[in-house]
Amino acid sequence: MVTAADFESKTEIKWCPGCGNFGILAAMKDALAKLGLSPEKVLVISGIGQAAKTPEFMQCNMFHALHGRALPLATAAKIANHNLKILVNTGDGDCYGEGGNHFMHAVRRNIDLTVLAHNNMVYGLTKGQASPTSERGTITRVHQHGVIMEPFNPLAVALSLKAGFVARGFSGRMEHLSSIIQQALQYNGFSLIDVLQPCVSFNHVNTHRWYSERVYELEKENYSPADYMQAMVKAQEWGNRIPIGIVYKQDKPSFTDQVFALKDGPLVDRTYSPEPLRELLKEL
Ligand SMILES: Cc1ncc(C[n+]2csc(CCOP(=O)(O)OP(=O)(O)O)c2C)c(N)n1
Ligand code: SF4
Repeated sequence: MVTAADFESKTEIKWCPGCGNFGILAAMKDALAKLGLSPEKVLVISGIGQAAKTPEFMQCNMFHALHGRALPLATAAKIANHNLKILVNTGDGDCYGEGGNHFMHAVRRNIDLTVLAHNNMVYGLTKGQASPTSERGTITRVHQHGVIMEPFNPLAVALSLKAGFVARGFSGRMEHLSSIIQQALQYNGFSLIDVLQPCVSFNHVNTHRWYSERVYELEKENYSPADYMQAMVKAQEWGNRIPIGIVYKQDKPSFTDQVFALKDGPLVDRTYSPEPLRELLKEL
């Protein structure tokens, strides 16, 4: 039987005490264990940042990529071995800022992987600058008069690109988040989970208490994640009430389901035969 302890790494965790990343890490391990996925069947990929340290704190296949570049790596890994369960751990800056272009096209490709975007609304690793999800007016050491741009809305952007699984979790509700992760891993296609994550060192507005007073679980309301227009409305809801749960879900073929060359199974299982390529190169 697989347990969360099977994913325990010996690496010392270097997040601030109270950081929301701990809840996300615990939820991820819990979800993998509940699905009976053993560490060798799982690949965790990240970019750069506090969130992106997550794979270092897990015992399974892992790759720590460059800033914003987790998704191209994850895409390549999925194409090479589409039997792997791939989880991308990324920050709001890493995923929606530096990696924004990759995010957009991974959604469009419908690559079968799960993105856990640890959304603390700041750049944590580099000491609290504004990120794409920082609200207008947010004061930082750089933005001393407040951020003057509109925030990036990950759920609405993913929906507008026709993502088939769009969800939001909260690091302070571990069991609820684990349940979303389990459903995302079982979904065949691109799944986004934007996770509200307090940064105790650099975000003193959107704190654990602030979220706890506002979040509500969609599953407990009469809400259907099958309704696209309703999902768009939910994606805009922010302020006194913040929805968490699966905002939208629709089944459709994933990228690797549709690529003809992958119909005979994963590339990693093929015999390496460079001869046809050599012949082709001779003709050029
Ligand atoms: C190309 C490049 N640009 C900038 C940086 C510096 N940098 C490292 S992490 C980071 C932001 C991380 O913020 P976020 O993705 O929100 O993650 P967090 O640390 O908050 O978890 C930046 C700007 C870098 N390493 N590489
Ligand atoms: S700086 Fe923020 S995001 Fe980074 S470990 Fe500390 S609390 Fe977490």
